Amino acid sequence: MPEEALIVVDMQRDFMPGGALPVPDGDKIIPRVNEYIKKFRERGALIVATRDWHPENHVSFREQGGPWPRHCVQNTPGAEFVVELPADAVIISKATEPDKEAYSGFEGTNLAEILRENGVKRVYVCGVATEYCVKATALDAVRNGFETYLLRDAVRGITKEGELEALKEMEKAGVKVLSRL
Ligand code: VGL
Ligand code: ZN
Repeated sequence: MPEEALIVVDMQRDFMPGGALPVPDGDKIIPRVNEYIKKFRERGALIVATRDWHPENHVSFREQGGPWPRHCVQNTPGAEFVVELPADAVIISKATEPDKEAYSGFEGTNLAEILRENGVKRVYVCGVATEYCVKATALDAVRNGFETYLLRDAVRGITKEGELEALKEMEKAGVKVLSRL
């Protein structure tokens, strides 16, 4: 049993510079995330990748009155992963229903069950965006009873202030922020 999991949050084309909803310098963490995937794989961890996987008429899109430009539409290039995932990675698709928003990889998915079934006790979180999906995923990991670590050098926020605020909030909730692993 692996005991630990790496959760790679939303490393998708639309969240990178040039994409529909870019995280500034989001591409700068790609090599880091790839390194962590390799490293965690070598130590026998379960590798999980969440993806934003919206239907065309998703409630979060501006044309539906939501806050975001259209992004990560199912089966489009913008929704593709930009990191190298092993063939046995667990892919978690979220916010897949038209009328439901989900920032957390645990929301409306079976991620918690999958982690438990695999004997996972500790999770390490990286990816984008720090103040949205990364934060929501890390907070839910704590709520679900997992010892939760944030890989500080492998996350990026939409804004600097938003990211710092999110880091504080996560620490307060019991997430252990690691500067480097
Ligand atoms: C995200 C905004 C909208 C994220 C997803 O992955 O952080 N942010 N959808
Ligand atoms: Zn989204």
